[in-house]
Amino acid sequence: MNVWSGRLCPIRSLPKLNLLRLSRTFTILILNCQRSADNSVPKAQKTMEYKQAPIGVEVRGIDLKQLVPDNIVEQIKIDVHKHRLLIIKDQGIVSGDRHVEISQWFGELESTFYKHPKSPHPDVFRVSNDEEEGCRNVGRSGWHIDGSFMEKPFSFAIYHMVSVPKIGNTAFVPLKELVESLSPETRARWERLWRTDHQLQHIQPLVYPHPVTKDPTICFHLGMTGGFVWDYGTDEERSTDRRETAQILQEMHQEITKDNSRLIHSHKWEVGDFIISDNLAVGHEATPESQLPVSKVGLRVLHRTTIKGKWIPKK
Ligand SMILES: O=C(O)CCC(=O)C(=O)O
Ligand SMILES: [Fe+2]
Repeated sequence: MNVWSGRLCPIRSLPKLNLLRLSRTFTILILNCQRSADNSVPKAQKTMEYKQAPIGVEVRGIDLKQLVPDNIVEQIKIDVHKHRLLIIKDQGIVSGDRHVEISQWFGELESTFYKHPKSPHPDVFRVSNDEEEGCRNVGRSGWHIDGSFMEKPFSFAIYHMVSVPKIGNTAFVPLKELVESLSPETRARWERLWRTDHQLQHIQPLVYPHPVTKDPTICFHLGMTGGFVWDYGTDEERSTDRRETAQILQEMHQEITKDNSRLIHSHKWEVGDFIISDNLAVGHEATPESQLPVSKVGLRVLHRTTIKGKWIPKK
């Protein structure tokens, strides 16, 4: 028997309407747990509590520093595709080695970044607001997924904030909801677009089905795009010039932030947060405050790993 069934149910039996209304803001959910046949699993791992945010869920009641049973790892791997962002709370400081071990649940690590001398592990990207401590200005050139410049963009990104400043959020946007929120005309135009990365090495469809969930998603980086091609591979194929490229990138930025950023979850980091993200399903950017000086907001240090992509984006 599974340690827990992974079925989500409301903590309190809220009237249906209430639950629907709350699910846009903060619905509290708890995993329906069952007793394990052997009692070897730490008690804390038998109850994981999920709290619904605009995108993703908060997860409590698991200690990633301890050995996590295989069936829970399997459930986490399912849940990350379902919720896109697992915001695992109260993990204290997870070492670089353990961060890498946890990342390996999701596949092989791929590290394309500058290796800062203070990085706790060669596969952990150390990002900071102080260049003595880590790399500055990461994720500030525009909304993006990680590894959009690769033939197979990274499948997962795994974040852990080891020094939490007073402010310095990371903003996340669910890409299925973004595509589905487009007007029919805009969606039809985006569906005709292909993009090239900044080094002009790959051409990828802008909109394509997520390889696992089949939900619509986009492959993009608003700060690292070479250009776009309309109707790639057809007789109508046409590349955009710099002006049109800039217009499309601006339109994408506006679509992400429209209606007072209603699609966006701006994550205010707390000590011990550990976030597992389905990188192909979630766009993100570091907010401007992430670069405020240590003297104003305190030291910000984010550790991040990325998992080698398995899929070439295709229509
Ligand atoms: O610093 C952040 O909030 C995110 C930076 C980023 O884009 C990344 O680590 O991939
Ligand atoms: Fe990023």
